[in-house]
Amino acid sequence: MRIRDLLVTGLLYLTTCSSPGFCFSPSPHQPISLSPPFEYLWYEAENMRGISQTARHEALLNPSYLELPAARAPGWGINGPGVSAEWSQGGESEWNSVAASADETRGTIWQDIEVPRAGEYKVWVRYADWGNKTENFNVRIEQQNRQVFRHEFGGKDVIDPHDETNMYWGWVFAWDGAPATLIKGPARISIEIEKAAQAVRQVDCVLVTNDLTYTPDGRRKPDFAAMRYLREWSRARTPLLPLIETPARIDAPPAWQRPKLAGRDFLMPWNIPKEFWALYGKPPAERPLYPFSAEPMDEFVKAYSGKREVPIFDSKLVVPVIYINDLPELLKDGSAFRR
Ligand SMILES: [Ca+2]
Ligand SMILES: [Ca+2]
Repeated sequence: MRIRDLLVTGLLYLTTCSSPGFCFSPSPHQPISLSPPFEYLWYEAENMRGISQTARHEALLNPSYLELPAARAPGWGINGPGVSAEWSQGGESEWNSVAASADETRGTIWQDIEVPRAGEYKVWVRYADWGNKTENFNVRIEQQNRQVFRHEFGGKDVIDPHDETNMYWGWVFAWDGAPATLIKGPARISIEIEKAAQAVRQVDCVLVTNDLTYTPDGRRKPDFAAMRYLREWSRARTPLLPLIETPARIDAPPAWQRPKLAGRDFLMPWNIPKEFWALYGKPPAERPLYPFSAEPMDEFVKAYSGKREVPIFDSKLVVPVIYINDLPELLKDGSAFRR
């Protein structure tokens, strides 16, 4: 039997009746083909932790075409977005990558992940391979405080030295990979610099997959589960039932209703300036009837004096809050607030 024939026909017609008059039926689920046993864990290097920061805690920029020394751009910085060289190769995955200067000797960025199932994996990295130059960096994976994978990338060229893009720009985005045996559970992927190299280290993204026959190509993404599901549906076009009943019911069962506080619905505390209480001495037609906070205040008073319909402030859910520093004035004998 082919995997596609194994359909999870999860038609779910559970009916929940928590009390008479509150019965509802969850929407029936559409058939979904079982996932192949492949995982594609794709991470962007530029989203990892540990990227150098400026004094304002912004990520430090280290565009590779500027060839900055490590003294000016220490550790791992943000490369981009890359310009002509990157764009003429289809661009960086998710618009950016990281870079560490050629003379940098220290730097670590990392990503904490969850390995969904144990087994044999391949760890792929997309990075700038400079022709006839080294761009050494290490990728390490730790699980349960133990190193389970370590591989040096960039020690030798992956690309053909006669690659046209390499001959034009001096480098090409390349994928290189190494096998890893991982256990199910948390893991930390680190990309590390341990020594200087002949060229800038520019890393775009990392792919950890147990699909050992898969070879990444450019920044094209593998068959992520969500995209696979949408693609299958776009072919089958199985009619979907709406997720809500038509016409929609607005009576929620008791379990879905907000718990009451002291027998009342929620309230919206609203800071009310003391000027509102000062207006209490005037006849109702000449002052706003509800506590309010609005600027400019005199325009609000002009527009809403004596009015019963007032935006926001005629709501029974709005409760006035007063500024504690105003209390001595508000609580004075004979004050409008105390009337
Ligand atoms: Ca190289
Ligand atoms: Ca990227």
